[in-house]
Parts: sequence; C-alpha cells; structure tokens
Amino acid sequence: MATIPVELGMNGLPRLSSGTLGSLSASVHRPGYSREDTGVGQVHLGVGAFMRAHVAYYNDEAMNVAGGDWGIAGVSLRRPNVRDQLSPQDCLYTLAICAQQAVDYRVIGSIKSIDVAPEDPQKIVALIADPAVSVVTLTVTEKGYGIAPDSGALDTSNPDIGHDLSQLELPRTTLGFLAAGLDRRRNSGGGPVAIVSCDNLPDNGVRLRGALSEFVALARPKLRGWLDENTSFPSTMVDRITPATTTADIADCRAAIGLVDEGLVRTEPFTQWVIEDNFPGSRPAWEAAGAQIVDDVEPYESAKLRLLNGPHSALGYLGYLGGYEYVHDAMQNSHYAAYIRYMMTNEISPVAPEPEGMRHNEYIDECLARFSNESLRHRTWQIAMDGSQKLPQRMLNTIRAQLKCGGSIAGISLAVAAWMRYALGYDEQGQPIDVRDPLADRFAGIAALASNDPDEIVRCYLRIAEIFGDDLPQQPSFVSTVTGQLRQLMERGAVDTVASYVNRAGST
Ligand code: CS2
Repeated sequence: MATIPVELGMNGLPRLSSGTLGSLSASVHRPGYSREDTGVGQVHLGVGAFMRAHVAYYNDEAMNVAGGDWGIAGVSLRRPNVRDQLSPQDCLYTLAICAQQAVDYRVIGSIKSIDVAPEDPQKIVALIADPAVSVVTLTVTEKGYGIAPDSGALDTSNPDIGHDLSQLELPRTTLGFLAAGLDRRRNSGGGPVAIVSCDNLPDNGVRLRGALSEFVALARPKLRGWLDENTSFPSTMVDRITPATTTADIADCRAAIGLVDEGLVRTEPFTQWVIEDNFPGSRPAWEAAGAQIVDDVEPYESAKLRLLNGPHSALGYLGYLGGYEYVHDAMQNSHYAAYIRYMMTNEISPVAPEPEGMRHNEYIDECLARFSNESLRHRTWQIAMDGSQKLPQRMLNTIRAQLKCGGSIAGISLAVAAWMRYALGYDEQGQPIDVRDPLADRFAGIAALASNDPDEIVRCYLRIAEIFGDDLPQQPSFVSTVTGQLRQLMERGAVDTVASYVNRAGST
C-alpha cells in the first residue's frame, strides 16, 4: 500500500489531512461520504471563517445525508492565507462547536480546492463558467459588493470597480469576477446558474442582482439578456456567530483532537439558513442539513438584521468603549444586558417582522443567551469593524420605522452615538483605536476638525449620505437624541451612560 506523506504542523506534530483522518480521536465527527469520489458543483467566493462555519458545514451535512456532487471550489478574493492554511490539509478543517459548557469537534470535508483570485484571475473566471457548477455562493462581507451601503446602488467611485469596468479581462472585484465568469459561461454554453449572496444585507439577492445588472450594463451590455434568462439570485438569511480564530484556539484544538489544524474555525451550536426557493438548476439538499427553503426570505432577513445584528453591533461599540474585550464580558455587566433586552423588546421588536416559526420573545431570549456564551470569546473589536457598511440595515432602518410610528428611539440611537464615538479613533483612556472601515479616513477627518464638540461631530457624521441618507439628518428628534447621547458618552464614558440609561428607562 502506498504511504501518504504526512504534513507536520507546529511543534512537529502531525497535521490534519486525508492521510491522518484515521488517527483522529474517536469523538471527532468526520465526513461520511467519499471525498475522492465527490465532484465539484458549487463555487464559493470568500472562504473566510464564517463560510467555513456555515455554507461549507451545510454542504458537508447535506452530502452526509443525501450525497451528491456538492464539493465546493473555494475562492479567496484577496489574500492567500486561507489557501496556505488549508492546502497542506487537503482542504480539511475542524469546526469547533462551542456550547457554553462543552466543545464538539467536527471535521468538514466539503471544500475541495481553494484558489487565490489575484494569483490567477482567469482560473476563477473558468470556475464560474464550468458547466458542472450550478450554484455560486458568496460571503464577501458587506463592503465586498462595491455598492453604497444605504441605497445599494453600484459605487462607480470605488477604484477597483472602476478598474473592472474598463479591464474585465483581469477582474479584481466580486462583481467583476461574476460578470467575467458569466460572460464566459454564456459563450461556452455552461447553462443556468444560481448566484447566492450569503452576506448580512437586506434583500441580499435583490441587491446583488441590481448591482450586477448595473455593472454589466456598463461593462458587458450583451450579457444582459442572457443574465435575465439563465441566472437567479435567491435571497438568503444566514446566521451563525463565528469569531476569528487565534493561535491559542489552535493549541486547544490540537490537545483535543490530537492533530494540528491551522484551518480551525470556532463557532456556536446555533445555526440558521433561510433560502429563497429560486434555483434554475440543481442545488445541494441543504434542507437535509436543516436549512429552510421558503418563498420569501425578506421577513427572516429583516428580523435577523434588526433583532440580532443591531444589538450585536451595539455590544461591539459600547462594549469596546466600556473596556470589554469580549461580547460575553459586556453581557456580564447587568446594565448592558438590561439595555440590550430593553432595546430589543421595546424598540426593535415592534418594527421587526415576525415570520412563520419565529416568536420575538423566544428569539430575544435566545439571542441574549448566544451573546452571553463565554466559550465563544468573540471580540467586540471584530464586530465593530465596517460600521459604515452595517449601520443602515442594522440600526438606521429600525430608527426610521420607529420614527414613523412615533415609537421610542433612545436605545437604538445610543448604539449609533457609540459608533460615532468609537469611529473618532481613540478610546476612553485616550489610546488609539484601530478603526477598520472603508470610510475610516473620513472619520479621522471628522475627529481632527470637530475637536470635542458633540454638535459639530454629529453634524459632520450626518453629512455622510451613503450611511444616513438624506432623510435622517432632517429628523430633529433623532439628531437631538443622538447628540445628547454622544455628549454623555464623551463626558461620562460608556459604562456610566449605559447605567444611567437603564436606570432612567426602569423608572419610566
Ligand atoms: C456580527 C455578525 O461581526 C458582526 O458584524 O454581528 O457577523 C454576526 O456574528 C453574524 O451575523 C451572526 O449570524
């Protein structure tokens, strides 16, 4: 029998791979299908930790239950690090499913290859055109679409979009790769395909289709008719909290499974995927893995963005400012926990849809328990990233809806004020904050110009129409609430502001 070379990981210990799968601790769940005999039917753009905890997990489980050639050709659009971690492991990796008290380890086998787009853009174009592929899924983050966060319109001022509009032969962006790949597919008769956005955007399928149509109208007008007839853009709601992996996590995993896994992903037991039933070709049996296939995803997506992601971002900003490194640390402050519950119950729930199978009161309890999961160790700083891309769908649409029906906005505005305070780029001890956001330079400009005047700071932020639209700056109650809260955050700090908010809310 041929011996399979075994890769050695850190400290010379054997690394997870096809050759070492058999030596895993018996308690570790592993693929029940033959990976060698499994073909690739799906391309995925953006092979980050979230995708590996979610989409790849669903494919893995769907193949365990129902088989099929649903291996995934993964594509990293920018950096080689995930490919470098996974290639020596035959693209196998462990999902550490972290409940409050115990961790379950599961090896996922659905990813078959990973290519790094900038190294060979034409290879990615060929993957999208491959007739064996009938599904392209995407987790490229909110900013990865090249659209304005508030309106969803194509952002032609984005230099990479500008590049792809004029040089589609060597694309750089998500929309560029999709347009070039679909154009090749049209020319080569590759057949119909579903393009499935799995990012936290409202009406994500509709937004992606709209942005791609705008892009194609400018770059490849001839593709438009084919697109209309041969592609679908199902909307989805995705949910699974997935923190970034650290080297300490990799060491814990090594001790538990007996192998080094440099591609480890940690996640929570909860997972949800709601998918619009709109596929022109075949797709994995995701429902066999627990996904919900429905006619209309919008109510699920909007409920999740408002009820889960809004408060999650609030914990990101107020938590970071309050000196809490992790979300669960912030939740241990009883004022923070009470503030989050109050905002969810009194301000968000009244204007969030309640789709079939969902009960807001149960959902709120479940979210609070998920945020309190100590074993997840989710950094507030991680959630605080890219606020400019997240605020509209997570918070500002709730504020608009509450203003319309005369409801309270004090809790949710406090989260917006905390974002404004955070994005100034220095913490409550005066130390710099590493603000990661496509608009970080504009925020730094506001901090430099507006000095310490909350009125001026709020005025400057509200001028960013990509985030606040034209309407919110004209809403006096929103402007005055957020300004008062920013002043309080600047004068008294986050912990004190949240405490006094909760005390006031409790006495009314
Ligand atoms: C988080 C989300 O980082 C963030 O912005 O709010 O990634 C969140 O963990 C997921 O949406 C949960 O499904």
